[in-house]
Amino acid sequence: MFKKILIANRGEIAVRIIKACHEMGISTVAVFSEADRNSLHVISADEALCIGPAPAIDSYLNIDRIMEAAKKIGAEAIHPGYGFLAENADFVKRCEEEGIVFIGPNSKAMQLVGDKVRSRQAMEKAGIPIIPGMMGILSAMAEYKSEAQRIGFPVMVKASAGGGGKGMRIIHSMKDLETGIEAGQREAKSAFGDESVYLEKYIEEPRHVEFQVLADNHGHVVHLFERECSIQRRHQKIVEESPSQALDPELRAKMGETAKKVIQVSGYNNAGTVEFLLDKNKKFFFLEVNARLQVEHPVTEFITGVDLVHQQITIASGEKLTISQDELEQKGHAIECRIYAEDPFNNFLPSAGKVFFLKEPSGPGVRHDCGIYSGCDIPIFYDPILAKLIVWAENREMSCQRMINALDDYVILGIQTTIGFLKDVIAHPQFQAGETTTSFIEKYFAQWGGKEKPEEARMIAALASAFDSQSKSFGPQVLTARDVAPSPWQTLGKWRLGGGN
Ligand code: MV4
Repeated sequence: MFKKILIANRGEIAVRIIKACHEMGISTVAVFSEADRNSLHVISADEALCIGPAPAIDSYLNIDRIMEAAKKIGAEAIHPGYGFLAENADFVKRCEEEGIVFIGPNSKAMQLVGDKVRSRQAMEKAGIPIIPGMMGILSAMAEYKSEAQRIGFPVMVKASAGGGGKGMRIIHSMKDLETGIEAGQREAKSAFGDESVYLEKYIEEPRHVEFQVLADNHGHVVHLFERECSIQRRHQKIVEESPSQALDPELRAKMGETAKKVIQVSGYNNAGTVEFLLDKNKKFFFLEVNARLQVEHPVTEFITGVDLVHQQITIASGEKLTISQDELEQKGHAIECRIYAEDPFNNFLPSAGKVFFLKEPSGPGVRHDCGIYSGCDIPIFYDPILAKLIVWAENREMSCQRMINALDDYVILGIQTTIGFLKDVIAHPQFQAGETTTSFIEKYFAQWGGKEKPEEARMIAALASAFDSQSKSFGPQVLTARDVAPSPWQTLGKWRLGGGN
């Protein structure tokens, strides 16, 4: 087993990985940018190294600096978390060449699953159901036209190097095809440096169902059931849950076996996620493999009792999987809400600044994976995720109720967050009924305005400025309710924050 692991990430995921390492008796090294000197992940690790200026391109994406840091400090392995370098095959190759273990898949498998067209080809050959569409990249517009004709409108333009929605657009008729393809190519070029796009049949109002998979370096593969991630806003997931309301045991078993086959065909190892689209007739199609530990992995941990980060580290160290498919079970129901530093009253614009006060929700079946503390600064440079709230209960109804109560119990002062918005999403009759498709937010929350009371907002603002005057000194510090007088608990009772109701 490793003695020291470097975590090439920040925020809640770096903190979560550090905790797993410490549970396993492994020493941890955080890396940080100049904007993150006092961030929670830096405080949580055994050692920490600055790897450059605030912009990610100069720090968390700087392969040379990270390799240099790992060598200097004697880390045997690097955990990339999600985002940043997590799915960068060049980085994985660099680790392989320099004898540092990358905690994730091998570079060849990562390259394959990162290329949508190549992986569609591989999956079709293996008999995996894929969305009808093009099997190669074309150059002439005339060829795209005949392919669109063959597939039938509406079609979707997708970037071969893409994933996660970038460069994607729906085209309803031949007259829009040329401009749509050209726009897709431009977007793909600027986002991925590769303008290759292809066409697929557009699946209307699909559900997004993904399967968690673990594969060791000895050919053993298990799946850990599904997560339903249909509740999204502009391709950003907001709520995830397991089990999915759309699957029955038979379909679940079939999709699970298909997910394992996808992993085997790709020569993939370590933790991965196989994404599927499920259409209205419950037909499923392979979409892509996410070659990383995902944001929503705690949902799976709750319902299976398996610690996915422990498993990742164990697999990366070369050990065999000790869990077998037969012993894995889905128990109860888990839901995750992502807490973003965004202003739902202002078109979800990022909301940077100082967190004056944090009260974490807690209680039985409540997990809070958190990257912040009272008094910390939220820089503008990175993904605005602050924390994740995950709950577990025996069934979905109780899980929803537990989530609403936990969101009610959650206080973040000083910046805008999505907490209040999430409460309304979970409480929505359509969500409660399990009717979640990818158009849920568009359909029911396009006009959301919350129910913030001006009077309450004023009190909160006053309290926030009181905290501000207490927290001028730089550096990590914990402010408690006693730091301000009178106590907000005495003054406000069950006060509400984060744009809540
Ligand atoms: C699709 C689709 C409909 N038809 N492909 C969005 C993210 C990317 N991974 C794939 N995505 C989609 N691909 C076809 N042929 C609809 C989506 C889609 C979507 C998928 C999952 C979750 C949310 C979504 C929201 C809009 C569109």
